Amino acid sequence: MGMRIIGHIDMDAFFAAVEERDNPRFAGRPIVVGADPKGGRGRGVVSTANYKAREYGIRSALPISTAWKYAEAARRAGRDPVVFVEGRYAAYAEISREIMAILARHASLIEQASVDEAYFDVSASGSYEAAEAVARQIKDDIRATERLTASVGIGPNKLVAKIASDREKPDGLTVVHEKDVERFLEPLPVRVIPGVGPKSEMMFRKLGVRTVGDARRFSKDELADMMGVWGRELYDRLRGRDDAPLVAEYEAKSIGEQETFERDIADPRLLEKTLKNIAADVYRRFRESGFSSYRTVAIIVRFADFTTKTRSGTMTKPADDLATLQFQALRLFMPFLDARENPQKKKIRLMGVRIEKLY
Ligand code: TTP
Ligand code: MG
Repeated sequence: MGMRIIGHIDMDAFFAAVEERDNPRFAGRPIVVGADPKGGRGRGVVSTANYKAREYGIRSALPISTAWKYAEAARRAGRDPVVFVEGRYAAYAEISREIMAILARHASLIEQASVDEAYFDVSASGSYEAAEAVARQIKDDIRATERLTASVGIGPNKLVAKIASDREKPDGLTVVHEKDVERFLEPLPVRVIPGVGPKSEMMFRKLGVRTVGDARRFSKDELADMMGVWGRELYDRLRGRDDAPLVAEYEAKSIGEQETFERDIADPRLLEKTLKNIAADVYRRFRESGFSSYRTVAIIVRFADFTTKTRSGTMTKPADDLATLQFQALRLFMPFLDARENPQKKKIRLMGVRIEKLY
């Protein structure tokens, strides 16, 4: 196998940057995107804050009422007042799709990891220098097309690329050659390792461990004693080792059929037979679709009084056959034949079957 070179891209203050871009009057101001603060009585949370607002201590997931308090304190201290904006989530999703499309022009394989971040494989570029040039091109394209900045990390695997992309935010580009991985990670707070949360951080602190380098003094067995199987995985991560593959994003698509009956049905045998037939219709379309597996099966049931329920289940392993689809649909439907989901013994007017998580 040749050398792997993996990139990770993460947009800077994503939602807030979009608002700043689309509302020129916000330019240069501290911006908080999230729930309506309602003069300090709002109940939601902050989605994100731009870097100016972060100087006031405002961060993602902070209660919006707390953000309001910080903003008021800043205003009273004569600092720039904060602009609170409610999110335009559909707009961010659309911009996210555009960014992923830009990425797709530069990399053979992409794994979207959240609304504003993705891994991409640039092994084909052949060298870290060439990979860095690709990363610059991606950043330039995003700036030119979207007027937004992104930070990129390049490394030998997803783990290192992700940590690297966070090092020089905003508008950063951090390249970590394979030979430099251990040295790169050594001085960083142990918290940068994905999976090390506040609890592990606290436990480490009690043991005098602050940095990744400090944590390397424990053997694999010692880490396993301290935190179970995860400790063994952590041992490798502390050394920047990771062979997780990129998983190309599946199309968020589904195939479904539903049928409204000529007359409302109560007969369980007839309902089961009908459900199986609908599943068979879905399966026929699945076969024609070019997808090769499904992992989620969902059903919809509408009673004679029009109350409508949906139920779905995701299997641990994908399936590709009709029998599994029919079995899963029936399993979801069974409770509708007795008191669990139909205590009043209502007749059924419509049924549907849908498969999702198609690959
Ligand atoms: P992040 O990439 O975590 O944050 P960010 O892009 O705003 O800032 P950074 O420059 O540090 O990357 O998340 C991306 C978007 O996801 C963010 O703009 C808003 C949304 N988000 C939430 O809605 N709630 C959250 O708790 C977090 C962390 C993010
Ligand atoms: Mg981001």
